[in-house]
Amino acid sequence: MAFDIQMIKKVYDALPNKVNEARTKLGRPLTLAEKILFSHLDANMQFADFKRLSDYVDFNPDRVAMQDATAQMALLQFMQAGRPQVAVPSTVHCDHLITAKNNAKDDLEFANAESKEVYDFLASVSNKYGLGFWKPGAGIIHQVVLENYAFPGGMMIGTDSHTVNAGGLGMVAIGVGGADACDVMAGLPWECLFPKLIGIKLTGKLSGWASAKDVILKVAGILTVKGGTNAIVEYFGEGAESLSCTGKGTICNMGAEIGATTSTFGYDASMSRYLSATGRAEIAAMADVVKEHLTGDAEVYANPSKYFDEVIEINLSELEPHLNGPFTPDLATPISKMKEVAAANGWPMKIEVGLIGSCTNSSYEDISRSISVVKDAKANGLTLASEFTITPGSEQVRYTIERDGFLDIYDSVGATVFANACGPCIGMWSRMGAEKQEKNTIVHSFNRNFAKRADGNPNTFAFVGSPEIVTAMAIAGRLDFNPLTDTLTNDKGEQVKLAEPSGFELPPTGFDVKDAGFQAPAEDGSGVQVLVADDSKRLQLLAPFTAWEGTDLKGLKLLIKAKGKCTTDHISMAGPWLKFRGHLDNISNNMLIGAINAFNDKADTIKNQITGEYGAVPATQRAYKAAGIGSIVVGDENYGEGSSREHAAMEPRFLGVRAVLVKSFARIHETNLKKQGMLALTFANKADYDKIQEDDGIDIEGLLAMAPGKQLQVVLNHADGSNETIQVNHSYNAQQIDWFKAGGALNIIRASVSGN
Ligand code: MIC
Ligand code: SF4
Repeated sequence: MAFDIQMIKKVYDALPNKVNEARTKLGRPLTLAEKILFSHLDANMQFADFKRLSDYVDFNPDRVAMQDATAQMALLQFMQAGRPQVAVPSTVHCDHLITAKNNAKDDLEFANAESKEVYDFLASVSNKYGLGFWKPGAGIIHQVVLENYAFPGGMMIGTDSHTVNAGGLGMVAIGVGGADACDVMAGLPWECLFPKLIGIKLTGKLSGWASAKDVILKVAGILTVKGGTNAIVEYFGEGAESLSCTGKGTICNMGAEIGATTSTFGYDASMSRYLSATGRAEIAAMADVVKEHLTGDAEVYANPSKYFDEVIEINLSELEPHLNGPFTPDLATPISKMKEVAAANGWPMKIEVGLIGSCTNSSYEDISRSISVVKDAKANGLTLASEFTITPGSEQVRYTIERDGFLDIYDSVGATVFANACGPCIGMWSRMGAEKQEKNTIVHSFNRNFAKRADGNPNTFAFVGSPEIVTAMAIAGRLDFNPLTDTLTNDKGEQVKLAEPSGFELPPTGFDVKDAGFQAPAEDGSGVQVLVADDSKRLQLLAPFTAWEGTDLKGLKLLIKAKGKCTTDHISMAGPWLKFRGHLDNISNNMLIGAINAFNDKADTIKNQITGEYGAVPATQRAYKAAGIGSIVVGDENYGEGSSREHAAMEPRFLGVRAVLVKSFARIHETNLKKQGMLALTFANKADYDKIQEDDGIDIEGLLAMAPGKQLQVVLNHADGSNETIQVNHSYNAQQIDWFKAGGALNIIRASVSGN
């Protein structure tokens, strides 16, 4: 059954006119990204040839998706907005809070008990305000969205950076913070910087060990974790059409790892097949009618450099499998070079664990290709040399692979199947011995591999690869194994080479599932009670933040000058902290504990300027807060990369940090800071980062005349009595300046509802 078919019909009915109008007004052919953006412009938005990377534009997304770890904060904010129902179809997915320890059944039971309060809260808020609720065990948000909600040409936002996965079905799907989701659910438009456009032309066809994952691993190597910032990446060419829909999903999913706003593919036969296989033939038929508007214009693809800001070409026929890592997803090494590169870098060669699954790579095709490798190994007298785990992306995939005998095959070689959830991908992995912090290597088919991410151990070297490569590596047990060329010794002492993987794009006998895990909301939720216990450790109702005091900010203390990579995992760690995602005060105890202090190269050890003593970041900031002193955080490049979690912005806001001044920001985090009423500033001259000293008192000047495009001044009052003034930039537009003045965007929505 297809959800929200009427909404999709409306989108398609209006599409041809909107696209034709945009093409006529602009007087040029359109990319797919432009077609989707222009057909979702907010009604109050004046049509224009928007300037990429400079104009802020209001859009009306068709739907919203949230996962449990971010939905709590998004919905706590929505409850404050004073609306009776969500304005667009919206869903909540319980996937992040399930710890992978023993097996799917036990782990799910444990999570249901451990997080009962949170699940009950999310279920009741969903029921009250009209959101679809996907129970724990139903699967990972992005897989469930791809299977049920994504549709070609649609626009959605989701409170998770990998919302972009739905680009695999031809959407413009964008990861945002909860405050943005709250706006759209409250019926307000969604504002976004008009992106630049990167075109990636795929030629040739994948073969052998190469897979869709290797396309994005290669792209990440080319563009790096920053290269896609504020860009929509559009894939096209005959190679794009040769990929499966779920393979396209994998590519779009990891677009988050290059910082891209989103990635997308034009509607084609693979999408039609996937829609039909997942019970949505009706949507495929509707899409067929408007299909010329669901892909870029032929002139654009014939002459891409004229229409895209950057064009990359990749020949799939020549693509080699890659392993990316450790510690960053853009460190791309072709499998043939791994032996040499790993040895040169001293990376631990023995692979302890291979993990497949996650929202990135858990399609039927992925699992069937991994299974073909396992079957071949078994037939040749080989078995797993490393531990091996599988986290299926959805109950539908899990049920189908069980029916088709794949789970029995995994079981026969001693692999562990975890619950349909994020699990190890987000540090919800109770890995035995991780606390010993031993240096070790793991390979996985997830998307991120920042330090400590999977198991909390900073010495775990994690490499990202396709499920079939991860499977082969777990059979070999060594990082310097190349399945394309190397042999392994089997149980008879013979040398055997693994056969190339093969699989099924879609289950030959169709998908099946007994209980997909969906709960529809009440028709009329007005009588539903949402309960939050006063003494809860996991949930806390939000109190509004205070408005700006109307003056320049004087005498701020430097809280921390963070050095190097400072992702949202460094700012607000996940894993054990996920349980406090609905309790701002409690989760604030993890604020910036992973960031490296530039003055002593240590994590979570900073100077308290009042006492002169070194202590933990959250405790020091709480001391400043208690003393009524504001503070400032200074950071390096691409600050806040990684996740959409707005906790990374709300925690500093809550604890009294006033500004974050960095060399550059990751997109979602910068918006999250603005939404919460913080000052997100960048050095006009990046070298000024070096002028910040440990004992600095800092003033921010120019706030009374703050205006779009106008610099502010930061005065550094050094301990020796000298001072210097540096220029800083901001990217606030007029409305965002109002958020800052009001103390946060939500204060404005709330005021508009209550009329004061
Ligand atoms: C992640 O992959 O880091 C997460 C956990 O899914 C996050 C969201 C979160 O922090 O809750 C993301 O990618 O946005
Ligand atoms: Fe979950 Fe990992 Fe996907 Fe994030 S990247 S949604 S944690 S599976």
